[in-house]
Amino acid sequence: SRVSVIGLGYIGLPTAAVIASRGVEVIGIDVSEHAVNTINQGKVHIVEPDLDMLVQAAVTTGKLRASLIPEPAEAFLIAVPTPFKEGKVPDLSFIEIALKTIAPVIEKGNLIILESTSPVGTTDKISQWLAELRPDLVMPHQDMDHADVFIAHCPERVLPGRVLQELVSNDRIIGGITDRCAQRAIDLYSLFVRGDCIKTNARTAEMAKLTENSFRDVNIAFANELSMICDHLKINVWELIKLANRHPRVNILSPGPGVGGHCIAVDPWFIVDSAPEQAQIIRKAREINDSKPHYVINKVKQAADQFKKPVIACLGLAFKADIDDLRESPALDIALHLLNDNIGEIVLVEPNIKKLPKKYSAFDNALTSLPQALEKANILLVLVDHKQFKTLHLADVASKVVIDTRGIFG
Ligand code: SAJ
Repeated sequence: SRVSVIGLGYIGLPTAAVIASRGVEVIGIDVSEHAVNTINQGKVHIVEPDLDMLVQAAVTTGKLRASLIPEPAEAFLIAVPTPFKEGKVPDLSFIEIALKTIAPVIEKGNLIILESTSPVGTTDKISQWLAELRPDLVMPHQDMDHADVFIAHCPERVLPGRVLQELVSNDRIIGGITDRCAQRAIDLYSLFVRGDCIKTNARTAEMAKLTENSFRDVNIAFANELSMICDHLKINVWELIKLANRHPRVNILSPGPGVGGHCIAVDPWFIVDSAPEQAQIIRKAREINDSKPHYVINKVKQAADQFKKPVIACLGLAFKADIDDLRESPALDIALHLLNDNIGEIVLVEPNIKKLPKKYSAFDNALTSLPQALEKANILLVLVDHKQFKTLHLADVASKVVIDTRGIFG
């Protein structure tokens, strides 16, 4: 049997490599020539622990191959981005393009799985789009019992940095357009998932994934709101949360400079978009988390006013601790804002990267080491709780104004 994975990014490539490591022939399809060539050389174009070894092994044994052109397979797994456009509408164009790409090679009996996080109703849309692209095939929404192809949604749930463990150990929600669709998908996932594969319908599976990330967003918003209330009331929010969490049924998350990454700051909008009147807390949580970077910037400005020559050290630029990922990072956002605002000298410390991405290369000379930043700065702004920063003690920075958005000083 042969599996085709469409989209060889943070989800698709690890998934393709794990399936190939189980002895199944996998063909990865991507629109990027660079990605395809890199993978075919047994190398990786993304950073994720142990992925390089796994891909190299899968390519060397001939089980994994990448291509720009689709080929027939028994199962097609779609793992492409589903961004949220500026005007606040979900952008399904990558899914549509993926489907158009594979439509000509789809055969009777094939299974199509959507892994991309998607608004409710997208899996049904796939069935409808495919009916238009391939009128010769019966789709599951047209005839439950006599469909020619099977379509299901199995949302990815892996945490960046732990992808290879979580791909295998996490439980999976498997939502079929019909029961038979779900069953076919379960058979495929059982090849490599050690967690439970739980059957449901496609709409519930779509909503479950959005719910998981919205749950986290709402809880982080609660923590962020608390941090602002505590500033106002002159209470240490970190001590407060530790104390409240001693209650057996309270488990408050950590405040921060805002919420970053490509999922938690996006997915709740899919719910708001599809039920704008009902989704009130979810929308408000997004607004609170999105407003947190501005709140931090204002705090820094107030601190800078106390100095003739403010020198601000920004500790951390990544979107969370111990990774090098700068995309949608509130820390980077805040640092760039301060650099552009001319409120003093800004130095940046990011132990996980050597150079800023090209579009920010003008600020490359602001990058420095932690000891140098500590020597220079009179304002210390902690934006990420990287392990390198956690060894700092308040005594080391006693002479400075400290704005600690991550609570590394407790
Ligand atoms: N954050 C806080 N306080 C916290 C926890 C997180 O401010 O207490 C911030 C982080 O610093 C970061 C953002 O939230 O900026 C998101 O980080 P994260 O670690 O919560 O999540 P992601 O985006 O790396 O991965 C999430 C995961 N979802 C859940 O935990 C419910 C992952 O399982 C999903 O697969 C992933 O989104 C995804 O792809 O949807």
